[in-house]
Amino acid sequence: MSTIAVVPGSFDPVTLGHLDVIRRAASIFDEVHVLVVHNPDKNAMLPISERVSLLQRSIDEDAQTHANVTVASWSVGLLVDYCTEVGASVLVKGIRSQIDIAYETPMVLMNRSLANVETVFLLPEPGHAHVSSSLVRQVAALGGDVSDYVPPAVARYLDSTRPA
Ligand code: COD
Repeated sequence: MSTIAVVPGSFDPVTLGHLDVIRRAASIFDEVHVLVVHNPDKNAMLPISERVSLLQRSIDEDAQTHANVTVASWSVGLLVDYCTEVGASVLVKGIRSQIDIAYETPMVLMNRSLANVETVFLLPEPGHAHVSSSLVRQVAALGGDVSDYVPPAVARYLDSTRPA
């Protein structure tokens, strides 16, 4: 039986850290759904449709990402409801530090208890461990170069939206 994994996130915007985790998930699981989810604890920069579009373009342009990756969004109900709808049994979360583990652990236990969905933690290349969407947003807003931290499609998009 094939295993479907979901890689959820705000992806506001997708970074090279996210892409690293997506590639690793795609090399382990039969099918990977990258899912853009609204996080009510964060003030979003980009609408969900733009985040989906940037993710799709970044994955399409990435030679190392496998063909078993699809991009979707979910804005109603629990994350595990999406898993049930598509038959996914695994969530994949990227871990940068102990802080991420502490943040994710209660959700791991809740998602297992709600729907018997397990969570796998994957670590990115150490060079990507300091990258976060919020820092990328901050650097871009202050006029800095973010091209070392985001896929080319995101760098182009942020350049095109920079005030002249
Ligand atoms: N390297 C590796 N991993 C990274 C990096 C990096 N540089 N940057 C981010 N990540 C990981 C994060 O740790 C996270 O696992 C994932 O990538 C997504 O990160 P973000 O910042 O895009 O998204 P978040 O942290 O806002 O997560 C949003 C979720 C929707 C995943 C989260 O809020 C969630 O799981 N919500 C569950 C909603 C729900 O159903 N709740 C009830 C039961 S728990």
